[in-house]
Amino acid sequence: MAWESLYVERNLVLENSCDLKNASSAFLGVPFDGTASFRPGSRFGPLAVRRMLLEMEKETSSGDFFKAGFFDVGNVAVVPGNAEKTLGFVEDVLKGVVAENSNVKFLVAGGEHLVSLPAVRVLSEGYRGLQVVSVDAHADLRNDFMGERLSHASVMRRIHELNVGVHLAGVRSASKDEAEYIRRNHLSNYGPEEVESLAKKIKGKPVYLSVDIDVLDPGCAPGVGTPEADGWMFNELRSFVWEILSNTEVVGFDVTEVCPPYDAGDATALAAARLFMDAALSMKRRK
Ligand SMILES: [Mn+2]
Repeated sequence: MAWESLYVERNLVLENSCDLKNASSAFLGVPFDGTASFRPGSRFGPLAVRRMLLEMEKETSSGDFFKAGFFDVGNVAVVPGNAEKTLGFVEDVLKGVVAENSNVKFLVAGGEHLVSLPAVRVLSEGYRGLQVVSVDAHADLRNDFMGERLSHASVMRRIHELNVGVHLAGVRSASKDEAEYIRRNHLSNYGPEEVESLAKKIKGKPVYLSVDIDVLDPGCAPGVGTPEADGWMFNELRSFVWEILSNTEVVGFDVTEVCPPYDAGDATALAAARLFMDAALSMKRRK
């Protein structure tokens, strides 16, 4: 099925979107926050990130964003209150995109962290040995949250169940059960200064890099759904992401949990937009 016939809104497509067949990457917004447990509002994340991408200077230290060679798919139309159907739409749209360009890499803007699941599912079918790096203040490894298995607090557990490699970074909050799950499954939690050893470990394998923007300190990124004190600085996150982008085969990248209602000065949306620029340019270069 062609992606256009699926549930996609394309009324705010970025001006430098190229055509899908020639694109290195495809950018998709998923404005869903249906399982938010603390502060809702990340459904407005894709719009905020698009606005920043429109306003920011396109000449950046990592290259000219006008030449990033990405295709803007648009935003998936979500089903309010229904995570399963919404994730199904995301999966269908991404499969439709891959059907037109099998080499295209994914750029996904959340929405809550749960939106990583369908992207990883689609890529794990095409890339054997997929490795998922989750940069997040939280482990997101709960078996369920209040009985819900499809929850932003369970997304890495569902991803780990797909038999892909999971590597955590920046986690500073986990329940007792999550800590036990991490121990039992020998998962690692990397700090910003340990990125080289992580890159070495996953080199040569396809990588999905998922950034929950709440890994940042709430002082520099206040616009998140589930803030945790004592986080990374933006330069630490950007260097970490750039190191993975430059030294491994990143086939999918997302930034989730940007929550504009709490985002003083658009600081968090700006941070996310900068990371998307870096990722799109890196994917173009490594095509
Ligand atoms: Mn988080």
